[in-house]
Amino acid sequence: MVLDQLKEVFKKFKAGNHFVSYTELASGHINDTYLIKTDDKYDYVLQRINKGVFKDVPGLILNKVNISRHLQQKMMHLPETELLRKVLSFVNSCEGSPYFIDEKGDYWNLMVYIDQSKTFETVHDAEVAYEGGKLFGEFLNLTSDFDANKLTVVIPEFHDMSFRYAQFEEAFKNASTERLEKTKTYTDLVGNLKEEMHILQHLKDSGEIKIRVTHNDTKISNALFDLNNKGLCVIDTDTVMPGIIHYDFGDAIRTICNTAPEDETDLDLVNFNAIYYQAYLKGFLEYTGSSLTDLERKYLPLGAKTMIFIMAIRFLTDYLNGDIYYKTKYPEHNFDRAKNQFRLIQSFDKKMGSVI
Ligand code: GN1
Ligand code: MG
Repeated sequence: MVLDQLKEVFKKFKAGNHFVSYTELASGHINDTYLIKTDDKYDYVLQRINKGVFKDVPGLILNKVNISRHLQQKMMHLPETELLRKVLSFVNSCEGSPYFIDEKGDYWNLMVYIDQSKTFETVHDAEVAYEGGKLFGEFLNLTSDFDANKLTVVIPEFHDMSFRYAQFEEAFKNASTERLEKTKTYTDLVGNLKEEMHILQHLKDSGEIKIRVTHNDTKISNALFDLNNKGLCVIDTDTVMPGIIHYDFGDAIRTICNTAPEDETDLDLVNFNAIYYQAYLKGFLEYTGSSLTDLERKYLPLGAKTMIFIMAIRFLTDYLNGDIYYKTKYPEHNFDRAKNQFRLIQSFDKKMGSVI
C-alpha cells in the first residue's frame, strides 16, 4: 500500500518520526510527489525520482542540493524562517545522504514543505506574470556565478532542437497508420517550422549565445507564490543544467501567456496573452537585463516561440511513440497537449508578429 510505503520511506530521513497523512501532488508529468503532513513543526515533500527518465539520479539530486546551497549562501542575510520559504531545503537520510534508495532501487528525496504558498497552472493577472518574471530572473541572476560545468547533465540534449527533430523523425517512421493519419496537419507543421526553430540552436552551437546555469523547466507552476501573489521560491530544480537563457524565458512565457491550461481541449480557449508577455519581460529584465548581450535580448521572443514548439514536438513525438514518456490520463492526452501547443504558436504569431 502507498501509505505504508510512504511511512517507511519517510522514516529513513532525518525528519523525525511524525508522519500523520499524505496527499499526492499530481501536477508533474514525470516523478511521483507526495505532501507528507506531520504533527511536528514542518510538513514535507517526498519525491520518488523517475529513474527511467533520469539515468543519473544521484547526479540529479546533487545538482539540486548544490544549487540550493548556492542560493542559501546568497541569501544568508535573511532570517532563517524566510530563507526556508525562499529556497528549497533538502533533508538528509538517516545515513547522511541526500537521498534514500529503497529495495526496488528507486531513489527518494525529501524537502521541507513551504506552507502558506500557492502555484498557478494558468495566470489571470498581469501582476502574477510580473512577479514570475522577477522570480525566475532572480534565480538566473543568483546562479550566474555558479560554474555550469559542475552540474551533471541529467538529460543530454534536453532542449537541443536537432535531437528533438531526430526523435520526432524516428517516431514518425515507426508510428501506427492510425496515429499518423490523425496527426497529419501537425506533422506537416513540424516540417514547415524546421529552419526557424533551429536559429537559437545554431547561435548556441557557434558560441554566440553563452552557456550558463539554467533551470530548464520554468513553467509557471514551478514558481511558488505567497498568499499575496508575491513571488516566493523557484521549485522543481530536477533539470538544472547548463543551457541558454532563452529557454527559461520561453518556458515561463509558454505557460503564463497561454490563456488555457497546457492540455485544454477546447482550442478556442487557447490564446497568447501579449500583455502578460510584457509584464513577465519587465520583471525578468529587472534581474537579468544588465547581464544580457544585445543578441541575447533580441532573441528573447524567439526563445518563447521555440520553447512552445519544443513542447509541441515532444508531446507529438510521445503520441506517435504510443505514450511512453509522459504520464497520461487518457489515450489522446499527449495529442491534445500537442494540439494545444501548436494552437498557441499560431496565436503567438498573430499577436507578436515575426520574431526573426
Ligand atoms: C515535464 O514532470 P514535470 O511536469 O516537472 C518535463 C518538462 C516539460 C513539462 C511539461 C524531465 O515536467 O520538460 O516542460 O513536463 N520534464 C522532463 O509540462 O521531461
Ligand atoms: Mg520538472
